[in-house]
Amino acid sequence: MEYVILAVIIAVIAIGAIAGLVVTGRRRKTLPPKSPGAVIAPPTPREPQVGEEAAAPTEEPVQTIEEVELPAAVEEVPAAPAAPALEVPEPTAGRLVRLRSRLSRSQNSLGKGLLTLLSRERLDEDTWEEIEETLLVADVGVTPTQELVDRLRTRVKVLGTRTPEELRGLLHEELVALIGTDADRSLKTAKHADGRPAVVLVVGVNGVGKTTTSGKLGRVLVADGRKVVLGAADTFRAAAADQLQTWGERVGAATVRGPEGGDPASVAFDAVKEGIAEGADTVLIDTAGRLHTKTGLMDELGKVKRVVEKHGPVDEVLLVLDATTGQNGLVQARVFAEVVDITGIVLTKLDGTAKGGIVVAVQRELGVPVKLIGLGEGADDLAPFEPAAFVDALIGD
Ligand SMILES: Nc1nc2c(ncn2[C@@H]2O[C@H](COP(=O)(O)OP(=O)(O)OP(=O)(O)O)[C@@H](O)[C@H]2O)c(=O)[nH]1
Ligand SMILES: [Mg+2]
Repeated sequence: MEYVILAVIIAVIAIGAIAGLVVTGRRRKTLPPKSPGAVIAPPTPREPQVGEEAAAPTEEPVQTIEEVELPAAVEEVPAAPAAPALEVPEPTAGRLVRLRSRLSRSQNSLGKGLLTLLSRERLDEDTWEEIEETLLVADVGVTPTQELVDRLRTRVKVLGTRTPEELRGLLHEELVALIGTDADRSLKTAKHADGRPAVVLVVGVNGVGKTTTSGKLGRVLVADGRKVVLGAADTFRAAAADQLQTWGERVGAATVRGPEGGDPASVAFDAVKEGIAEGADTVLIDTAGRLHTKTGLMDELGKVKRVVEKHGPVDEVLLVLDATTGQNGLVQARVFAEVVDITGIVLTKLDGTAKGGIVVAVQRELGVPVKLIGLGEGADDLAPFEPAAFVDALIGD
């Protein structure tokens, strides 16, 4: 009997000790998980300094073990890798104004050059020839250059005396007129009445900035409150899809991709399908710029568009042109226009060229407006094209 009582006492003590150990162990694990990103320092008790009143000891209610709530299953869940914080893209309004210095740095020879020439005391034949040459060098194109010079000549003659302000105003007006203010430069990116997302196809030869533009445009749309799905129809290189996906992840847009070397048309089709399923506003489809043969590229592009159109008409076909390639861009524009109906031009790399005149030339060539311009490699360096703001940047206002 004594042995039994002793055994019971030993057992009770042992259970108590084990329970104590388990509880302390669990309590240690129930520390709040560190929030990813933000580092919150625990409040460190401050040592009282000389001359300070001693603080009254804080009366913290002592909790019993039973009162301590254990968050469910905290210890079982391995810490998830911190999701990268989504970026908040810049609003689109006033972007061209913000980016104007990029433009004027590279376009000095055009706008400021013209103004300097027009301001000469004597506007003789040599000066007019220099004005003409400035425009041609900036890739404005022969016919538009001739038109502009003729108009400037007439108007300057009428002016008689020329103040710098008058000349600036006159040149501003004529350049804006040359670029044109009638065209609809808005992008059709809003969801259709039947709930189908707007579909934007981004095309162009390799290296002009298609993927970058798709990414930047995705950001613009997200900033405007749109839900965007990206389609990586450049299956020629896996890296192309990765590049697009990275852009999407930064702003929380999903990317639909296929296997490397897969059928671009089917990726594009799936992207629109996904956009419909997700109730997206806009589906942006990035296409390949390089293939083994040019005919192959064009055939493929035609097919991408036809297949996507099984869901409904494509809303925008944006041709991306690299402004630094000048007249070469016009040749590309012609080839693409034969295969797909281009609805807008994106002129990239205007930050790195003095050939801003290509804006005029390419619009004339295709009869399609420039809708967006790229002014740098930064994520928000894409601006809606506004003729007056563009000319302001060229010649100063
Ligand atoms: N300075 C400057 N660089 C730009 C601009 N737009 C694009 N780029 C750069 O141009 C390079 C090519 O851009 P991508 O977007 O990869 O071109 P892509 O047309 O998709 O090329 P492929 O997929 O190979 O056909 C990248 O280094 C971009 O950062 C711009 O507006 N200004
Ligand atoms: Mg690309």
